[in-house]
Amino acid sequence: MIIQWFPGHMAKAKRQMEESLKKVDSLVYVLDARAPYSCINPEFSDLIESKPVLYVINKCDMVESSDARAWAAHFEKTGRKVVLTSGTVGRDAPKVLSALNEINREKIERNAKKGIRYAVKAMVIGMPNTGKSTLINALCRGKKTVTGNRPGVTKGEQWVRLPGGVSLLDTPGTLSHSMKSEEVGLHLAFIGSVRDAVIDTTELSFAMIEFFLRKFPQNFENRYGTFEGKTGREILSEIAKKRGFVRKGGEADLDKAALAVIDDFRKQRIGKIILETPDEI
Ligand SMILES: Nc1nc2c(ncn2[C@@H]2O[C@H](COP(=O)(O)OP(=O)(O)OP(=O)(O)O)[C@@H](O)[C@H]2O)c(=O)[nH]1
Ligand SMILES: [Mg+2]
Repeated sequence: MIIQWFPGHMAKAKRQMEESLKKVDSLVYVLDARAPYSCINPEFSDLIESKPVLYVINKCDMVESSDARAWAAHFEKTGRKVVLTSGTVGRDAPKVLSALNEINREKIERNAKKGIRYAVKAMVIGMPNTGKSTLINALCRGKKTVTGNRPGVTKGEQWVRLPGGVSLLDTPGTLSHSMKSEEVGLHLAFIGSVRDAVIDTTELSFAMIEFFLRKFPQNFENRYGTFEGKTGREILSEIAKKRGFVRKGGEADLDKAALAVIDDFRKQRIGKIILETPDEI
């Protein structure tokens, strides 16, 4: 299943981000802990080579902490500064701020010698729905940006000044024109970075079921039961019947069951599922 979604507002956002790069001294790159590799956008590589970057692995509450730490270690090995956060929990805010000051330390110290108190200006970038706006709200301890559990909530750039003087630029989440691989496209769709309305969610649920059976069979069995030797379609059909998703005439409503399976994953009802680990890339 090939995932492809690049609406007009994303193309515009990308051009704007390139322009805004001149106004910031660093970048905060927000990645979803369930799929950090897929969240690295190859089209951002020029952007992130030009300024100090802080990788924020967000939504850590959705994965096992050992899995999140493994990703942090992986990125640290490549020389990146990494912070693990749960954006919905404000207590991670000080960690992000001190890491942001650390990657800008040279500039801050240079200014301090001249008696100037330098306040960092950073652009917050990342795939759609990774929690950029939520993180900014946690940092400013308010509701300055609009957030929502679907991709494409932030439509334009917005500056937010934090109490200590640091300024953050919220940006719209942007995908790449073409995914790094079919698997990357799927993982981004699983985590809700691609609008469900533009993809075949029933097909997506087959891919999800196939993934769970391959990688997390026990979690899958605990939630749905055993399906020895059955195809994805047959399994979804049984799940539909078990849950009472049946059309007139007794036919299983696969579309409804598909949405239920996708929702189960996104709400951790199947467990803390990580989609990719550093040793697989
Ligand atoms: N469980 C959990 N949910 C989170 C976390 N951070 C953000 N969310 C939720 O993820 C959803 C998306 O958050 P946003 O902050 O709107 O994401 P965004 O990256 O700004 O999205 P776009 O503006 O669409 O690119 C919201 O429902 C948030 O409540 C987190 O650390 N853990
Ligand atoms: Mg946003």
